[in-house]
Amino acid sequence: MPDPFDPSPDSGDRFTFGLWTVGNPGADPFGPRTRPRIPPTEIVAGLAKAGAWGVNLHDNDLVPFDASPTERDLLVKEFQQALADHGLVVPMATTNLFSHPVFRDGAFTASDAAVRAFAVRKAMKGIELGVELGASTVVFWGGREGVETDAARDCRDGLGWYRECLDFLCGWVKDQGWDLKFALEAKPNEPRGDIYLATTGHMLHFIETLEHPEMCGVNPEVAHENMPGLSMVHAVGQAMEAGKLFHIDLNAQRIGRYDQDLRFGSEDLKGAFFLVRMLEGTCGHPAYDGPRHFDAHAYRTEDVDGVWDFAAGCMRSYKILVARAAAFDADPEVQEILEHNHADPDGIGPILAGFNASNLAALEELVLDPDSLATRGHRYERLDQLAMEHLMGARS
Ligand code: GLT
Ligand code: MN
Ligand code: MN
Repeated sequence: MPDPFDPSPDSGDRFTFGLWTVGNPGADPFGPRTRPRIPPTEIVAGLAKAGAWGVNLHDNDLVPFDASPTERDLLVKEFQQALADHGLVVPMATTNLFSHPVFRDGAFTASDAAVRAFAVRKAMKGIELGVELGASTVVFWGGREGVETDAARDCRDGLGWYRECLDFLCGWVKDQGWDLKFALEAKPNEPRGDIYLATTGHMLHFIETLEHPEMCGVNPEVAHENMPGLSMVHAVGQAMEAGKLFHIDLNAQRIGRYDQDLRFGSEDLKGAFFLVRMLEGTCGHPAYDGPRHFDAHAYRTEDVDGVWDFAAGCMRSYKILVARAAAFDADPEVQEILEHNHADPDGIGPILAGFNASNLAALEELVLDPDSLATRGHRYERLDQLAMEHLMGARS
């Protein structure tokens, strides 16, 4: 009997990993790598074997920063062959605008205009690579877009340059006739002291100030929202409500720590449960229809086998949570509590759904007794316990 929680693209699973995730060799700021680098073609083979659907990449995960055009073309050809051999797709591509020392003061927000120009040109090459590999989404994570000291520049200048660079790139993509979407990824800090546009909410507003807002959405990451103690579920919910969830970075994180990028579901299981419930739409709202991408890496203690245990764990936990979320939403007791709480026997809700003279009159006529309203229980303790019991496998 196949294990129902083992991932399989044939049964519709759309799991993706970055080359940099399973390819992470375990280096940290205090020590060098602890396992060998896995060549991209081997990562493709490993991911296919593990049941993933696709692989994402930065330009420099595949093509070294200083590769010649001939070397580049050869690497791309080998990679394409591996994708074809193993039936994997590349839905998303991104550009490394953070590793090279040229980006030490930012890429699109660097004080030096020549650096900003270099960053835009590198992003164009990264996008070209993505298009060549079939990507439809381009992620921008502005890890270096920030400061250690606000003496460096007024953040309004930084934001203005950020906007100019993204507008330039959107214009160029349109000019090329490519149907691409940009997904902007927020993070509050690390590697910069403060990174501009610290949360998905900041990003959502910034997008509306761009020249082509329809091309741009967000790529929220669990770790980046949880580092400062914010709710990933609310970040994703706001993005979905705005039609802006263009991509997602799934992982796990403990509040207040450095960016841990842990195996999905391995911390804050309850947060992961409500996130999966939202993404899958088991609660009734439309589901997210993009790839379920993991931006995480194995513990530094792991050898290469441990890396594949890590990858399987991300996907299995996601699938297990889908089943738990579906069971929670199908539970008659859960439905009964939610229906009771959301019932509107006096038809009050519609009065608030638009200002006009008749709604205003209806609002003024309502007899509303705050003391009696304040005595109604909501049964959230029971509801949450039901969620926990489904999560812990005590109800099905
Ligand atoms: C880097 C970062 C991630 C981003 C990647 C995309 S690069 O690994 O920590 O959060 O999503 O640029
Ligand atoms: Mn990320
Ligand atoms: Mn991260």
